[in-house]
Amino acid sequence: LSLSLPLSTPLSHSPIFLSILSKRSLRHRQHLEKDRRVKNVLDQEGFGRQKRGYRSIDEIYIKMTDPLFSKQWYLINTGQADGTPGLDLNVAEAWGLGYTGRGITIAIMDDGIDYLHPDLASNYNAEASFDFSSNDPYPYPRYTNDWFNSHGTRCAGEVSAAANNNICGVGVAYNSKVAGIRMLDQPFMTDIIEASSISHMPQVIDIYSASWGPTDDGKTVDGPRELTLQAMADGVNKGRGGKGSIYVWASGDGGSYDDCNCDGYASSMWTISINSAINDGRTALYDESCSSTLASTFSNGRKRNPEAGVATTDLYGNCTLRHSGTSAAAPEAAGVFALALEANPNLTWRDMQHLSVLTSKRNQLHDEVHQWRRNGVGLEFNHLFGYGVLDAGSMVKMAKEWKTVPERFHCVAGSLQDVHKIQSGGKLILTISTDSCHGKDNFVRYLEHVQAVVTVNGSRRGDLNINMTSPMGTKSILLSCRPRDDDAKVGFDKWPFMTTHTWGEDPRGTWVLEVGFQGDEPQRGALKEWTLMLHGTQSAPYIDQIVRNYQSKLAMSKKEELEEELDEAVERSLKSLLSKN
Ligand SMILES: *[C@@H]1O[C@H](CO)[C@@H](O)[C@H](O)[C@H]1NC(C)=O
Ligand SMILES: *[C@@H]1O[C@H](CO)[C@@H](O)[C@H](O)[C@H]1NC(C)=O
Ligand SMILES: *[C@@H]1O[C@H](CO)[C@@H](O)[C@H](O)[C@H]1NC(C)=O
Ligand SMILES: *[C@@H]1O[C@H](CO)[C@@H](O)[C@H](O)[C@H]1NC(C)=O
Ligand SMILES: [Ca+2]
Ligand SMILES: [Ca+2]
Ligand SMILES: [Ca+2]
Repeated sequence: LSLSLPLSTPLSHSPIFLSILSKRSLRHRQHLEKDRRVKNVLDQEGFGRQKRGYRSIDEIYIKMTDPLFSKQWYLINTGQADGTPGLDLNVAEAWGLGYTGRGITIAIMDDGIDYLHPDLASNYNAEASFDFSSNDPYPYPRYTNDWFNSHGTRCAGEVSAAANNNICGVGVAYNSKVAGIRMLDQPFMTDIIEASSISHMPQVIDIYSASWGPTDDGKTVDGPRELTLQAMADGVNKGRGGKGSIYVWASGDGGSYDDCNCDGYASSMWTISINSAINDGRTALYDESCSSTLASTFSNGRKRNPEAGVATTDLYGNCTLRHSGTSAAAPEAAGVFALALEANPNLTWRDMQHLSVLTSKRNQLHDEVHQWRRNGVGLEFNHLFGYGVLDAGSMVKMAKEWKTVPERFHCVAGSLQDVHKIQSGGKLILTISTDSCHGKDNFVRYLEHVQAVVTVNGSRRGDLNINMTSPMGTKSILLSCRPRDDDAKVGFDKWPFMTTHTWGEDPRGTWVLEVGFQGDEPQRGALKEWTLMLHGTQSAPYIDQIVRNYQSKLAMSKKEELEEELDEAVERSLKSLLSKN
């Protein structure tokens, strides 16, 4: 019998199941039935089954001669280093469609770039580079024994390392240009160095990647100063011929002790703040969570496995397997955005955020602390990962067909300026009811970012926590407790807490702010201001896209569990999107 019988199975035992697919099997079947040692013969029909999370071999089969390519699980995850297959940036699909970052320049604002590195030299954009740490055009890293200044070089390789050259690995956007902006390597940061860096050549540089910010010590509250704020505003309004510079920011490495909404760079509306997942989909231990994070990419694993890190270029022509932190996550996002910009150079800074919201995937991301939830228009988000992990394939496909989102408006929905006491054991609950400037020129009907500008003090700032719930019922955690923050004087002074979680929602109705203390000691404090600022569009930014998004997200999830919830969410979102247009 030329059938694939498991020959070691004693035929006299139990029923034998055979895969008999063709009519010609009849003869074999009769033959088997005649054998008295065979008790039962069953025909088994063949049908398709796919491994969840696996893509077909054809799709992931990409030839690269670069020795570290197979270690770059964040590009194509086949389960290397005990990772979860399929949990990656899905760059293979974008590359397959022909997008590799050609014509796009990404600046790495960091401690310099080893631009002589053989894997970076061919993609280095010298004209767009500058050294603000020592005021010269050569952002070469300063030598130290311990290679302390390797950060920028590692980030640069993730974005723009050349492909198929037998050196190190491959950048996410391996045909893009990378510029070095050296600005982290001096004893103190100044407003003017930051401002000069993020406004350097805004008509040449498309994307700025920043993997730095205020100290992640769990007690700092700080953000961009005057000149830097102005430079950012100018960047999004005037950069890239008016389409806006794209600022990509690492969420921060302060772990569960910090909250990235206390970092004014990461929580800015003008930056795309990126968190990280590790290669099995869990959070990294250094990840901070906050409601302003938009999406995630990947960084090093918790396991000791040396290959669970981020493989990229290193100083002095070397390669490394060990790049780490949310530092490693931001440049991956910059690379994905470069692919999207190549697919559609017309994308504005806001289009890029909309695309991130719509095409990022829950995939197999797992946050042990915060549930995945759906907002009022059914978009799935997580307090730590944002809208999920960036998906380069989905993003370039949607980017190609994308129509620029309608004009953005700003509405001050309300402002409470009375002093309200906050005490341990109870919580302060305030509401603002708003028509979102309906009937005025600046009516906001479809939300993008929401800011709650809050002035609050307390006998222990780190015990304060603040939540805000939208009229459509989405709760954003604006501030979590920070156990190391024992400030008792400053509090938050007109601090703009930001949430991306109410994206697409109708802001009209009642917003609820809840402020309380959590911690062992009794505390007291006072809230002195809550101003609610709504940002978004008057007309529906997209209808087709949101429906497609459901379909793709549904395909990735456990269907049975989600079906009911999803039906409702789709109905809700369609109603809200269609009714007013
Ligand atoms: C890095 O490269 C230099 C020069 O190419 C080489 O001498 C050195 O051994 C390398 N270091 C490591 C850690 O691989
Ligand atoms: C970009 O905009 C220009 C001018 O409005 C238009 O002609 C072109 O088709 C657009 N390109 C894409 C990819 O949408
Ligand atoms: C907070 O502000 C209130 C009102 O200005 C003031 O009375 C109180 O002493 C302040 N509390 C702390 C802890 O600074
Ligand atoms: C805010 O939400 C978190 C998470 O659901 C909860 O633990 C906390 O008690 C809430 N705080 C307030 C002041 O409502
Ligand atoms: Ca220099
Ligand atoms: Ca290479
Ligand atoms: Ca931080």
